[in-house]
Amino acid sequence: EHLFWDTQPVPSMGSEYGQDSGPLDELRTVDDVRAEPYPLPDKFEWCTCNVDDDKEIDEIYTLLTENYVEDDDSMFRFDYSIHFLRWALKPPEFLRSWHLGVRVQGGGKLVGFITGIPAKIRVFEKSIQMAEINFLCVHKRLRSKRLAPVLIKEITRRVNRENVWQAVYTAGVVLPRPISECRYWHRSLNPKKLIEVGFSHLGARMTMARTIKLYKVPDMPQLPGMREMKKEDVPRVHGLVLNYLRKFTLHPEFTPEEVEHWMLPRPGVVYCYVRENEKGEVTDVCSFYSLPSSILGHAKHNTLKAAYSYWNVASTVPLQDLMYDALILAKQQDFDVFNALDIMENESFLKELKFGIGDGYLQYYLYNWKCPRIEPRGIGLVLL
Ligand code: YNC
Ligand code: MG
Repeated sequence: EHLFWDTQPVPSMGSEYGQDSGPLDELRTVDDVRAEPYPLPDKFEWCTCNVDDDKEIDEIYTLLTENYVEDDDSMFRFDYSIHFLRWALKPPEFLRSWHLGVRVQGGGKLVGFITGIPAKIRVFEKSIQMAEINFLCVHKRLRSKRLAPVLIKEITRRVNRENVWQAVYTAGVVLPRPISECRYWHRSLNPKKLIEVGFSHLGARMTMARTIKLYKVPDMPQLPGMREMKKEDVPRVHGLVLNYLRKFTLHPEFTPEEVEHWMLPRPGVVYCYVRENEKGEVTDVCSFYSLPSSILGHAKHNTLKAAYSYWNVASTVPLQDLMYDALILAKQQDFDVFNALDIMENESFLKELKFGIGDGYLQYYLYNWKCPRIEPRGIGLVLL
C-alpha cells in the first residue's frame, strides 16, 4: 500500500509499543552511509541551496508560493515570506547541506525542495539529536512521479552523514505512522474578511454586525507589564521555556542561543512579548509567528494574514489571560486570524477564547524511533 514508506524505519500502521522506546534500524556509523548522492531521473540534478543568496531564496520562495501546501478545497496556499524562510532555515548550528533542492539539469529551474535543521528533542525519557524535516515540495507539473521518495532518501543520507539518525516532522497526510494526531483551532480577528474569502461562514441566526461584535477584542493588552521581548530577556525567557517544556512527553531542549533565535522579535516573522512584574522580573511570555496564505482566485482579497501560536509560558497568570493578550497583540499587528493546535495546555483556553475547531489534522511523526503514542496534550513541540 505504501510502496516507499513500507521500506523505511517507521512503525507500521497497526503497531503499538508498550513501554518500548528506541531506534528501529540497526545501529550504523557515518562510514556505513553511502558517500554519493542518490541518483535522480534524467533531466534533474541535486543542488545545495544558499538561502543567503537573494536569487536562490527568491527561487525557493517562488517554488513554495506556487506549489506548497494547500487546503483540501484549494482555496488557500501557504505563502512563507523570504524573511521567514531565512529565519526557519538558519537556526544555530544549521547545515547548508540540509537545504536540498532539485533542479532541471544544467543549473535550470528549481523544481523540488526539502530541508532539515538540527534540534535536540526529548521524547519520553530520552534526549536525541534529531533533524526537523520541513518544506518538502515538488513542482505541480512533476507530481506523482516518485520524486518525493528520492528527496526523502537523499535528505536522510545527508542527515546520516552528520551522525544523526532520527528525525521529527509533521504533515497533513496520514503516513506510517503518526505518534500523535493534532488539530488546528482558529480564532477570528477579522471575521468580515474571513467570511468574504470563505475561510469561515456566518453562523446560524447571526448577522455580520453581531459576528463582528462577538470577536471584537480590546485595543491594548489587559495584563499589567506586557511588552516586547528584548535581547536582555533571553536568559530569563530561556529558563521559563526550558522549565515549562519539560512537562511534555515530546519537546525540544533549547540552548539560550536557540531561544534567542526562535523567540527574539523579527518584524513580519515572529512576535514575542513578556510580562514584567512590579519588581522588574519577567514572569510570563507569549509568542506567535506570521504565516500568511495566498487566497486563490478571489477578486477582492489576495492574502490571509494568519498568526500561529508558538511558545507560551504563564507562571503568574492563567494561560487563558496570557493568550487573550496574545490575541489582542496579534489584532494590533493586523492579523486576520490566530491559529493554535490542541497541543501543550492549549485546551485550557481554546473554547473560552472563542477559537473554532478546524477541519484539517496535523500528524506528528518520528523517523527511526519506536515509542508509545502521545496525546496532543503531551506534545510540546511546534514546527514551522
Ligand atoms: C509527505 N507530506 O505517501 P508511499 S510536510 C512524506 N510526507 O509514498 P510522489 C509523503 N511522504 O505512500 P508527489 C508526503 N506526501 O507510496 C506524500 N508522501 O510509500 C509520500 N505537495 O511520491 C507518499 N508538502 O513523488 C508516497 O508524490 C510518495 O509528487 C509519493 O510528491 C509529494 O514538509 C509532495 O504537501 C508532498 O509538493 C512532495 O505532493 C507533493 O505528490 C507536494 O509520487 C504540496 O510520497 C506540498 C506538501 C509536504 C509538507 C513536510 C514534512 C515532510 C517529511 C518527509 C519525511 C521525512 C523523513 C525523515 C528524513 C530524515 C531522516 C533522518 C535521520
Ligand atoms: Mg513526483
